[in-house]
Amino acid sequence: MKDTIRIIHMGDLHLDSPFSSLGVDKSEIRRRELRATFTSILYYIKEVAADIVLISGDLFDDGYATTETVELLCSQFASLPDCRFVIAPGNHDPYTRGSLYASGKLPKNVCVFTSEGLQRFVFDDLNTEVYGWAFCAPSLTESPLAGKSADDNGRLHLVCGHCDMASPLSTYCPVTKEDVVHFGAHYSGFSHIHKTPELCREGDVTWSYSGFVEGRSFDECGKGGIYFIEAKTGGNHAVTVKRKNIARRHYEWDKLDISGCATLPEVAERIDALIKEKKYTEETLLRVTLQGSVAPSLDNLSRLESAVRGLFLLEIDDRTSPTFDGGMLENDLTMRGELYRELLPLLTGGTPEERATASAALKLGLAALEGRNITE
Ligand SMILES: [Mn+2]
Repeated sequence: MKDTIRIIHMGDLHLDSPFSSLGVDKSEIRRRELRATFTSILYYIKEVAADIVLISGDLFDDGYATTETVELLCSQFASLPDCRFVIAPGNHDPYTRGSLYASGKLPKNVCVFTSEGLQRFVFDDLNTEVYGWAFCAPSLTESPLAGKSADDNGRLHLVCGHCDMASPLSTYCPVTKEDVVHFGAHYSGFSHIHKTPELCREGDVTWSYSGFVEGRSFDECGKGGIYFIEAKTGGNHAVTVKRKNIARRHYEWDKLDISGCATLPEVAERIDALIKEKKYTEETLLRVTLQGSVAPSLDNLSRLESAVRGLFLLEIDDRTSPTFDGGMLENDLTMRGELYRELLPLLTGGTPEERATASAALKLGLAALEGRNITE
């Protein structure tokens, strides 16, 4: 029997996500890349000769995966017959009659939890037990770990489940820290909260969320990944955990002060400098929040989204305010001055949202009064 086993923990892949905010071409690229990332993970599993893979839910974005994805998954799982894949269905891919999990299509080395109550798979040859549960609907209101503890049988104990540790009132399986610690598994692998995870330990109990694998929006910035875990199957059951970044692309969100810029090329230059400084590449989807005071004529900054090169995607979040000669506008007797005086209380004394709206209104208004096209 092996003294140490190797475990991969991952989840929240959300295969077949629509990526609808990216438009038709890029969203199709991202769906393909997401499947390719899954394949890369399988290569990695083979390379490190993992014994067990914990997939803690939301493997699919939706209960009905595409044929292409199902075929890929089945062939990839079957290509590693010595590895046990343990799947805990999540709120996006619950165990239901129509789901892939209940279809009988998955190869024999894939073990899927099928109940909202606690279940376990026992791997005698690895002296290891994996506890877990399934979402059987899009919500689950009871913690399957509440009041329970792992059997005191000397084996290595793992947990694999989809849950929300952020609130005891959550309808996405409200597991508490106390539940996890009291249950006492040597490693508990969870999913559902997507942000870059933090490894938690208390005594010889270790747990973590998997985090996202490929970011799918600006809510998921940074490089996604999986965990590689080594655990002793006898004696002290020591667990070591390492993060492995595996994402093809990554979302980033930066702020840039472009005060003083008078033309689009000048702003483009500042964005280029940011891209160089942060070493962003074609792998980056960048949202840049532009701030500062700029010439009122710069009311078309979103044009830079298609002009700047070197990124997979650039999104401009324009929060600039127009520079204006306040004294001059204030005394301007034309509509320009009227507009300025009307907006002044909000420009100077409103809430941040009101100031931003008033700035945008002033920019658009001044542009319209100059006879420029503001419908874009
Ligand atoms: Mn989820």
